[in-house]
Amino acid sequence: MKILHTSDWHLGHTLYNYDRKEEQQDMLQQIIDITRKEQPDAFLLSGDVYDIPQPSASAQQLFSECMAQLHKAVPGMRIIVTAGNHDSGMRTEAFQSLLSMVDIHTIGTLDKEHPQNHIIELPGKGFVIALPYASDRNIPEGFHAMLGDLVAERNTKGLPVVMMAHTTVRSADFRGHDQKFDNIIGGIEGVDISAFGDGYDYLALGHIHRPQTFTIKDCERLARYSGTPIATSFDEDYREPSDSTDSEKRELCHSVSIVEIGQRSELPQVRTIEIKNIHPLVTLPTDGPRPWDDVKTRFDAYPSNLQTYIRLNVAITDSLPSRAYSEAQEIAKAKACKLCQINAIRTEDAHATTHRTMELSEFQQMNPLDILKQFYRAKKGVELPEDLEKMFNEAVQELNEESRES
Ligand SMILES: [Mn+2]
Repeated sequence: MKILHTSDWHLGHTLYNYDRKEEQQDMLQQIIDITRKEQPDAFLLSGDVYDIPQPSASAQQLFSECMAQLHKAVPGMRIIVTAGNHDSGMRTEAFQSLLSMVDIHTIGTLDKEHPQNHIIELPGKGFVIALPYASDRNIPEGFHAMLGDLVAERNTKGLPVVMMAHTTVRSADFRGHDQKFDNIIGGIEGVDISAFGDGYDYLALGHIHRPQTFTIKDCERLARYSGTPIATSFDEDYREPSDSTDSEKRELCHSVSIVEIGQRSELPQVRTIEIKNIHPLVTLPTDGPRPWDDVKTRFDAYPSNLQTYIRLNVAITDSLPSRAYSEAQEIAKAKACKLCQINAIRTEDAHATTHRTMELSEFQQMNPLDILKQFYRAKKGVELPEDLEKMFNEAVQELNEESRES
């Protein structure tokens, strides 16, 4: 069975209030072209179709136009779309009866009463167990394993089984995400990979935007996050300058995954196909934060014809010069790029942080751990010990859980 695995399209996403429709349209066209060329048996979109639960008409139009084009490109292909934590489960299913006429399945909510509704059979090819995002509390214990068993009963020929899920896997590499607490990403607490049972050959994950594969010990199964086809934030630039080989770079590019699953005794084969963003997200200077005057010179020298989004990383010891915003905007005026953010990054200077007064807005943006770290550094003159940091994180996590429950 050959599948195309993608997730986290975030249609309708705006970046610092800039509309991204043109880029998203181009991204979808690339995905349609890849699908036409690859002719997969199934097209799997593992959640976060849209950026918000009530997407705009124009975002919904992008989606429906794309679905129609995909169906035309490969008429016999199953298209399976699950809801992510950014989607409304009910809205995801709103047009199900109509879409099923063209082999498109939309699964938005967990059906505990009829678990077999999550099983989609591709006759003669295999099975897909499609699960939308659901909070841990709503998933009965052993639900995934039970679905695996249900498929096993029907799967007398030992055909490939794919499971789709949208959640945080505890051992994942979260770089690029804004992580406030251990193992909680986008409000979803990490689960162990074993929670999905062992009834699948390939687990098609969504939620974490960094592409990555998990090999599961002692068996021929894979779990994978396909990652976002185009970045939704400046931190989603995963290629480090130190990545030496081309294959490492290819592994971390924004892409879709083509997965071929053969006999149950063979490891599924994954290929990634890069998706190019026509308006890339660029952080300047490329070699790390610099003082404002330096950044200003570099930004001034940036090519004026490039249609990119720009974040400026400025090194500060005290605070960002107040003229920085107006100067940056003045420079941006003469260029095709869109200025998004000036990111003030404090250089590690204990004395500077001890003796300065913080703006209220700056304080409100800090997370509790950073506040503690600064406080500790100021009082003791050394970094917060690891065991104290761990204890603090546990206390905050407990508080969070309590406030969520009440
Ligand atoms: Mn997402």
